[in-house]
Amino acid sequence: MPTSKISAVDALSRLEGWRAAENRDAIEKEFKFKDFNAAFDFMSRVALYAERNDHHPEWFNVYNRVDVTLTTHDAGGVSDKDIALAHFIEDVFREITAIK
Ligand code: H2B
Repeated sequence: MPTSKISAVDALSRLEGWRAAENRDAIEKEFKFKDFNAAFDFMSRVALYAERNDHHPEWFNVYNRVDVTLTTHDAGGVSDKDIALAHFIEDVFREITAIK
């Protein structure tokens, strides 16, 4: 069954600190870490989730910063898969920043 698109506004109402991307149907948030090692730890854990669930983030990393954009390419917009991934990302972020 194809994943259905939901409204970005609806998606954002269920998340903290995420915003709508400016020129496309996607949500985004920037994450900052102690150093590159922590940022890469975050990306590694999210990568395992992405492979397990066949749903992948778009992201950009420089040193301790990871900018994450979520959208469902198959649906042409934001879907419940992005909400689930965003919640997982928040959990991982909390864990990693709490350790330090
Ligand atoms: N990730 C995201 N973010 N959106 C998709 O539509 C998507 C994906 N589709 N990961 C998956 C992979 C698809 O390309 C494969 C073939 O299942």
